[in-house]
Amino acid sequence: MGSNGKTIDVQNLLDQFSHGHRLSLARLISLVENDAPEAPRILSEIAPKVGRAHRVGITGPPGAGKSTLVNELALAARRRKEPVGIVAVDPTSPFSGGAILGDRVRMDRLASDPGVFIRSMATRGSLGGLAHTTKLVADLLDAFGSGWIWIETVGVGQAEVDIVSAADTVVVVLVPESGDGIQVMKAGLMEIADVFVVNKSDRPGADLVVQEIRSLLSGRPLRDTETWIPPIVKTSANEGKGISELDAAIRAHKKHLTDTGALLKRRRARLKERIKELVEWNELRRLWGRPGMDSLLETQAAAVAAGKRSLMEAADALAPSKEKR
Ligand SMILES: Nc1nc2c(ncn2[C@@H]2O[C@H](COP(=O)(O)OP(=O)(O)OP(=O)(O)O)[C@@H](O)[C@H]2O)c(=O)[nH]1
Ligand SMILES: [Mg+2]
Repeated sequence: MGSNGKTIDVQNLLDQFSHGHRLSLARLISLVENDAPEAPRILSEIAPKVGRAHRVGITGPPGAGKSTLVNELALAARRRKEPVGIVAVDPTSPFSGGAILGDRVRMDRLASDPGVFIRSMATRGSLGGLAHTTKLVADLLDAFGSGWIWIETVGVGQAEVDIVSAADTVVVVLVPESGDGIQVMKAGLMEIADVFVVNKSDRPGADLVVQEIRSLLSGRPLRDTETWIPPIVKTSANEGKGISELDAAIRAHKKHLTDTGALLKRRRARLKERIKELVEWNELRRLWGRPGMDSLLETQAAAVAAGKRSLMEAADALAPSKEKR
């Protein structure tokens, strides 16, 4: 039974999915997104097919041109006949916003292309990270056969860092206007970026941003791929400029990861992270789902407010910090 009470023929959906029917992919994604009772079965059925796609996370400040870039990169992949999946998380403008103002014809081509699957998601994880379901949606796209999966997230401050647990290659997009912002974001960005993009380089200040990134990079702690120096690519996405260079840089990084064995290391690290996330999520859900927790929380808060006990004692009353023997 689905959450709406209707019987869902999961087997039929999975059969259609394995034959490449897009509608079944969309329905399976919805079931997983909504944490439907069928979700665990769906995920275990697709498990053997997950792990073939290359996942590219693309992050940067709101309005930097991420969607426009993804559109262009997807078109480039389609010219090579590679199937593409796109997940946009928390877009502040609709996914096609940039492209509608830009090249309407190209966007239409992408949207009507059966080799492209686009999904926008409005949800972030309740703990502030990328929703764990975002990564599951990427798993579904992967199993469906999308060779490339782009995950677009808005990154401000530290929030973009968790794209690392979702992607093989992380692309950080900056714009000439973000000159001052780099200082603020540098701790998070410098460590996670595999490829830098300075988009909107039709505007003044692009070269300054490139220089700033270069000087920050020289002092950065390297990730597991010590021999990879993140390239900095200037683009003007809405004019399609610099796209082939960016495309080449991403493909070079993919090749580098494969050739050095870093891909397997990264993926293993990511899976560990995701399993931990799930364990923690399950634990929290179990804890807060216990009967009477709400009223217990209420009385403990009142007791702390009245000065009758400390925060720690209150927390202990809800979940003992040490197992009782
Ligand atoms: N001048 C200029 N404008 C651009 C360029 N690339 C994109 N834009 C414009 O910037 C605006 C935002 O583009 P989007 O692609 O929606 O940006 P985004 O980063 O996906 O935005 P959010 O998902 O809302 O964070 C649109 O109006 C684009 O047409 C560029 O290279 N130069
Ligand atoms: Mg966008």
